[in-house]
Amino acid sequence: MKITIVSGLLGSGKTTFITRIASGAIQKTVVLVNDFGKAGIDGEILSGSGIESVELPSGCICCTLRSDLISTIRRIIGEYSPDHLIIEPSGIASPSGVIDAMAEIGLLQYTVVSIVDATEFVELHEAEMYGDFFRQQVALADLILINKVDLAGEDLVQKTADLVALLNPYAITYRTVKAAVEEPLPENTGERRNPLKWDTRLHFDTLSLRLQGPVDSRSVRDFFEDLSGGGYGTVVRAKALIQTYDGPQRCDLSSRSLSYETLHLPVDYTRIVIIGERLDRNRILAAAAVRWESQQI
Ligand SMILES: Nc1nc2c(ncn2[C@@H]2O[C@H](COP(=O)(O)OP(=O)(O)OP(=O)(O)O)[C@@H](O)[C@H]2O)c(=O)[nH]1
Ligand SMILES: [Mg+2]
Repeated sequence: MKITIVSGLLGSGKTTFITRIASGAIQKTVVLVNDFGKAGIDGEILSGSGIESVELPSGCICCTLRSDLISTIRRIIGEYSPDHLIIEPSGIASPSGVIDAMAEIGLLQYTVVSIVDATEFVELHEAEMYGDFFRQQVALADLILINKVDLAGEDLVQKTADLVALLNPYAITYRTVKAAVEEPLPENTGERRNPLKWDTRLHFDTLSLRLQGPVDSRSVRDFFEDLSGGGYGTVVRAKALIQTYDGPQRCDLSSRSLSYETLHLPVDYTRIVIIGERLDRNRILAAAAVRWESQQI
């Protein structure tokens, strides 16, 4: 069984990459996804694209859900016998935690792909945000995608590539838009992986909302614009699957950029996940209450 671990900070493009490599794959592929937050958005995006996925909702697989991670990998192997298992840890999980858990079940051959958001990577590094956690996302990788180059200027992309090369001189790197690599990805058995042991994890607040009925898409955009304005604590990531009067849509806030997309898959119900630091929960709930009938999930 081929195994790919797809790491990267919140919103860097992990699910985008997985959707690309898994949809239409000839090999039997199963994705194990651990979405931080209780609303299971990534699982629905993957299954809507016809990709077999198993969700480990809520929590972070490298720490609290570690034993669940181990039992779920065992279950996937038993039930699906996949040719290719892809694991998307949440953007706050430490890849080394996942690697340790894999070692515990004797899975020692895998490829670690790290997705770097070119619009924010250098800035986060310079601000010393997230310390070792941040470095290990790149240091442990076999393949690194410097993603979102369409949103970053050429200088910033070059600076990002230089920094990535400094943090991990061994990995093969690509510059990508929407995580698209135009050539077959090499596989790796891990000899080049940085042998350092890391024990790092991030802890963020999260809040998930379920909205009643179809909503006006403008109201969700306004809400996301408010979230990105900074008045609700430091929101580092927000995402929503929405039933609007005009059909299903998704809404994403990552590295301060907002995007809205029409979805070509049905949405079970409208939900919004907000992840950040020092979230002002009361203000967020009040801002939701003036717009919609909603409940926390
Ligand atoms: N403009 C642009 N947008 C991108 C690119 N890659 C991904 N995105 C968008 O960025 C947002 C986040 O992408 P995801 O693939 O959901 O990121 P993720 O790392 O899985 O996010 P989490 O699981 O929440 O940590 C989505 O709206 C994507 O469409 C890119 O290269 N350029
Ligand atoms: Mg994702």
